[in-house]
Amino acid sequence: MSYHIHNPEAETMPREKLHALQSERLCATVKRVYENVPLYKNRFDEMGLSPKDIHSIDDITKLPFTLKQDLRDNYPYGLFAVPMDEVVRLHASSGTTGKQTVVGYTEADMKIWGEVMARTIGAGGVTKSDIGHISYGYGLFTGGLGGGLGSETIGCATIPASTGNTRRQVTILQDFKPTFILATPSYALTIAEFLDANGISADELSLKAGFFGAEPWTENMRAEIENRLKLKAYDIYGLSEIIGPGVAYECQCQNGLHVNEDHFYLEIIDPETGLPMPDGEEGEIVFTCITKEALPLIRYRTRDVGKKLSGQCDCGRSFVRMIKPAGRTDDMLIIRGVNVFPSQIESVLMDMQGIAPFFQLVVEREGNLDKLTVLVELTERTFTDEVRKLEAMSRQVTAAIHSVLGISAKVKLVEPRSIERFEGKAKRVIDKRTQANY
Ligand code: DLL
Repeated sequence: MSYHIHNPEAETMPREKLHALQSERLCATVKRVYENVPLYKNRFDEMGLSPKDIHSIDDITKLPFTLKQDLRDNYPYGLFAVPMDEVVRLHASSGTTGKQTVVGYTEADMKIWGEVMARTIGAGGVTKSDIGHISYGYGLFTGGLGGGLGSETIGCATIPASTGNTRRQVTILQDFKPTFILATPSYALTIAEFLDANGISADELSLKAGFFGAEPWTENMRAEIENRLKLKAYDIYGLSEIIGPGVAYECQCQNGLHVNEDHFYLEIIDPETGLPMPDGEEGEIVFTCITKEALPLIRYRTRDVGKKLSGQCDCGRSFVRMIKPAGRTDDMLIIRGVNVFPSQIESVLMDMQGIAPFFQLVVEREGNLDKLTVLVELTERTFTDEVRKLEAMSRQVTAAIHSVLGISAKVKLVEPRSIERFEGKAKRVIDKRTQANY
């Protein structure tokens, strides 16, 4: 198989050359933030660290971390490294708790964003003859405009469909004949569900690839989306603070996400000690922006959990791969002492027959004990089954959750289409212990 690569010179760069480029870029960035961002100057000074102490990318561990709280404390523009008249775009991420985080881009940052998103979409075989349907929200969220920018950078006819009005989206898919789509994985399933409910076959559409991200999703969900929308589903990862979508992307091997390492340097650390994890072990994902002008964050702690994959990818890219992030450390539920990511429950549910791919988790405290209720949606077909069959199914789900995750949960089967659908990121957890929904 020949693999499509948007920018072979960058994406297959020999590792030694990449190391030299990263080193040069890190040194320049460190100097710039020291001179232009008071937070970094103060932190370096407190640590007795000078930009001159950074000679190569291997010195990165000498640098201080940046936390989400630092962005909040310096809201809105306090960490920008350029004057506002050089900023051409602002975005913001709402987050699940606390104040929103504002991020900015210079003209050069926008070019980089277009480039890394073109690599991302290009990695799924997209070329300028393709037509792109962008179903991420356009607005302060980075998904829509970032996705559109990548599609236009390749030279594709780009449809800024944004989110919502699924009927209209499907008409566009039928009539404008886009060949690829960008959406959250949960919205992709909402589209698939609309097709089924309206007797429209995915064969009537022209989609050959989809680029799904902005939330964790499992291999089972990938299979479901690929079968129902009749396309290849690629995972794309990013976060506003670093650039938006375009930080890491899957290639046609669909085996881990390549990090755009010439722009974003990846580290995996132990969240407790802050020390680097041994290669191949899971920990907190940390990124350093080594080319950004407006908001070059140093060692930004994403709170996402991930690990690096070792070995060369068959596609020929030299960029390191990371596994699909399972979730954020702050999305992780601790149920009676057991760590549970909502994506692990999704994985269990998607393995079972007769269950729709929509679920919700409700966590409560009864006395001193955490209680987890899993609302599981039935499909039209199973919903009409007799009570005895449903009871058996409920027992089966409870047993599967127990055997995979080691926790007992109460399973509640609910009617088809009764769990809320989301156009953007899905909210799967209602935590009544903290009143948080995410
Ligand atoms: O979600 C940027 C984005 C847009 C990525 C469209 C991909 C596609 P934020 O709103 O700042 O930015 O949220 C970033 O979303 O830290 C992860 O926790 C989560 N996330 C993003 N992509 C993935 C993914 C955008 N592929 C936060 N798998 C990140 C798992 C993801 N989690």
